[in-house]
Amino acid sequence: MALKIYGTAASRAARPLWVAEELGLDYEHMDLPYLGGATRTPEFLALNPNGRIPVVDDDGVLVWESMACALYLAERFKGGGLSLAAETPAELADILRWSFWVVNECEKDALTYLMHSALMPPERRKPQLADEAQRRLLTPLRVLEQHLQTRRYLAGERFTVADVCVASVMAWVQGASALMVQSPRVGEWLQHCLARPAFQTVQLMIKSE
Ligand SMILES: N[C@@H](CCC(=O)N[C@@H](CS)C(=O)NCC(=O)O)C(=O)O
Repeated sequence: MALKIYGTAASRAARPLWVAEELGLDYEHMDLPYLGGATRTPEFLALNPNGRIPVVDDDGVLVWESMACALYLAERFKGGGLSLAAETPAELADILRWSFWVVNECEKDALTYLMHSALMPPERRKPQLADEAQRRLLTPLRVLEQHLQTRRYLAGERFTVADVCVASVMAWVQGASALMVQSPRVGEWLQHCLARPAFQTVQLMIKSE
């Protein structure tokens, strides 16, 4: 198949997988784990010299970095029934700024929260680290809450790849009560995004892995 997405769904590969499912793309899922050395083989390093998933291989065009993978697929396969890509300069501005914002302002703390509140074995978790990460996230989440006061989606009047990029990080902190209490609009928007059939399909992939 011409389009391949590398990486277990239980990883940042969920981002391009979500986009591919939204767009109904014909793709092959190369279900590669990130533990155990699979991303350190010469074959995989030829796809991504950083040794990380996800990677999108579009008939020889290689994309790594999960947000770049999601943005690439949305742009590359726009124009079908559902478009997740920008249709106006204003939408493009929103898609770019929110996607970069979530990586730079939120992702690290969201991951710390997730690891130390749920993902790591209980005996290795440090609740203090989860609390501190949650506290740091209060500031950027206020900005997102404000943006969503008057709109249902991040860019334009419809679901776009910006919603995929930001919701895929916010999903990591949906259990963070202080954040969610402070950000009711973010909570509503997030639940709306996560209820989409394409996201649910990716969740089923995780369960069946
Ligand atoms: N900034 C990168 C991070 C990629 C990343 O860290 N992927 C993890 C899985 S979610 C991975 O491959 N880890 C294996 C390793 O670092 O050796 C992205 O967004 O794609």
